[in-house]
Amino acid sequence: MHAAQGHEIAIMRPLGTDIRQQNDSRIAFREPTMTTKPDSLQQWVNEVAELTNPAAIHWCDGSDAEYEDLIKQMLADGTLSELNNESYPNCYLHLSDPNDVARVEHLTFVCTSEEDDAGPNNNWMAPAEAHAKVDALFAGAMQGRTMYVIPYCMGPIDSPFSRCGVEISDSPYVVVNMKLMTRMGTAALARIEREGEGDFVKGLHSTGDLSPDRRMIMHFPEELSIKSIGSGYGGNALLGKKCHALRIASHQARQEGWLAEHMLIVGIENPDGETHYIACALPSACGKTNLAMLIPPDSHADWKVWTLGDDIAWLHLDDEGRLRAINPESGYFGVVPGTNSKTNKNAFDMITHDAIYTNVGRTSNNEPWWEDKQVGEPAYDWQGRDYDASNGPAAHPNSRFTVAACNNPSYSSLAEAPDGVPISAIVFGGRRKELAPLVYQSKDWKHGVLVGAGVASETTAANVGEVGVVRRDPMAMKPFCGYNFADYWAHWLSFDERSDKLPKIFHINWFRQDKQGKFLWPGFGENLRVLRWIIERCEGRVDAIETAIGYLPKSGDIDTTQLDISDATMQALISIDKAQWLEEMSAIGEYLDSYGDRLPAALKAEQQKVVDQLSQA
Ligand code: SAT
Ligand code: MN
Repeated sequence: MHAAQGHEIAIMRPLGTDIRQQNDSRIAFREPTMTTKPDSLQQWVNEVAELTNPAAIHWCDGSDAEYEDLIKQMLADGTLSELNNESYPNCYLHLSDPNDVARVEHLTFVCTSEEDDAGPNNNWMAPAEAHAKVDALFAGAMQGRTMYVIPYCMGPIDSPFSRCGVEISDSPYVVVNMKLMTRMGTAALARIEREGEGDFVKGLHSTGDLSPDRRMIMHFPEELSIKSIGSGYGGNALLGKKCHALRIASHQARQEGWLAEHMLIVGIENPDGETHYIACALPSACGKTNLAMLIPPDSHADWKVWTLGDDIAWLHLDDEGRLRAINPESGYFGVVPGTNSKTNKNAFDMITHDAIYTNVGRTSNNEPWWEDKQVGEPAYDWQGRDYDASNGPAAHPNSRFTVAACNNPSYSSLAEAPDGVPISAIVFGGRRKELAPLVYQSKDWKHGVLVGAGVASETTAANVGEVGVVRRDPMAMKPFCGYNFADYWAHWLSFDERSDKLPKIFHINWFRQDKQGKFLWPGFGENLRVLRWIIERCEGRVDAIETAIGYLPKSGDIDTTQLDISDATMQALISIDKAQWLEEMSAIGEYLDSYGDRLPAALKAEQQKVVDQLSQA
């Protein structure tokens, strides 16, 4: 009980307080203004129906009954199959088209009127051309299908920081996933009605014919709209997620002075009952979900971990200059393979009920199966074939679970807090075999922005393409920033002038390997030891070694009690190779230069500072 109360201490206003009383002009503007569907919504629905020619239109209310009806319908038509109802109650399996299993960055576009506003980090198409191309594919696309109108709210339904959208989709799979992942239905529609015309994001989606040749994910940030056709896969089809909450929202956030980031949000409660919240950006499929619901190891049994979110954070400065975070989502769309009772027991438990699985295998008794599940044997693979190891893994490497966040045993009681949680530390990271130490801290905010901008990671199966190649992924936002990275970094830098209470910025790397390819750090629950050092740094309770790249832990300051790790390995994990780092910093310099004149001079100056210090040292 005491611990749970300690967990509540971090929030300043009690849950449910009417934050409209805050001195915030944007909130006043959001007072109820309408009591009927905004004209623009009804009009847009009519226009879409005219273009796509559906057999029926269904306005989603987000109720459990509606969810159950759609599940029944999909069981009947084979879109879903039921999993073992005794061991996996209310769990269903969807097997997608084998050509439609991941995001498609090469078919994803940001369509701003000026090409430079999208930047070299995005594929760009002129809005008129993009509309024409994609509308041609939408013409008649919903013939014989039901068109679902899905109102949703990204963020707690009463939060001034939340934003609404409406997705129109011809996929009932999308509807049930949106129900698990967002606050979807009547309450969201009521908020849209209240906020009025022009304030919500319009997302149009059709699975089309699922042909990769006729697949496009188009974003129109200036119009607050999205058009996605030809894919039913999560990141391409659940438009509230990457399309709205990152690409469109990041664009909006820049104009309005906040941040929409690819970050998990986690609360770490120490044995004294004090909770620090950390926002952490890692590229897709680098363990964000595992970190967000970490289970403390036995050596740290008196610590607690609370999950706010596993993928996206919206960050705002509060009146006192602290950065506060909300999770726009209310569910998880996580990678399944590798999940077991040792790597992520919370996730392993939470997906035993009320979950939708996409592209995993099955056992002979109809339980879901995936590589490294560590129980059961595969009988069928993710394409529904009899399992045969020569066909590859039983579960697709990017197979996913969808569950409501409240399924999670470590679900934070502040997950629905309208004003979010105060962030003590921002953590960037990547998947790097070598170079990047286990953890280091940036010297200050500006240097931290450089650390974020320099993030690189080996690619994973979350996107179609080669796996294991190192590529730059600034702030883990390469696939998700809805505008020019140069402007994005300038926006990040601007926070320095707005507050003197900003979080400290760190970089982590769980993935260092030795020459034999063995991971040096045990990872998973043991990562709490690193988070603990981060928190102690935030509290000013532990010293560090100043180096050219930032502050490194002193040997012995990362607790290794009950850990089977040699001093030499630990030393390798927290030291840097100057020659390698000089190379890395010059590669980062070249990368930054590729943004040309728009690159903020202050960021280049930070990079030069590190180069100078490395050369002197
Ligand atoms: O496919 S999603 O974008 O939803 C998941 C991910 O890649 O992080
Ligand atoms: Mn992600």
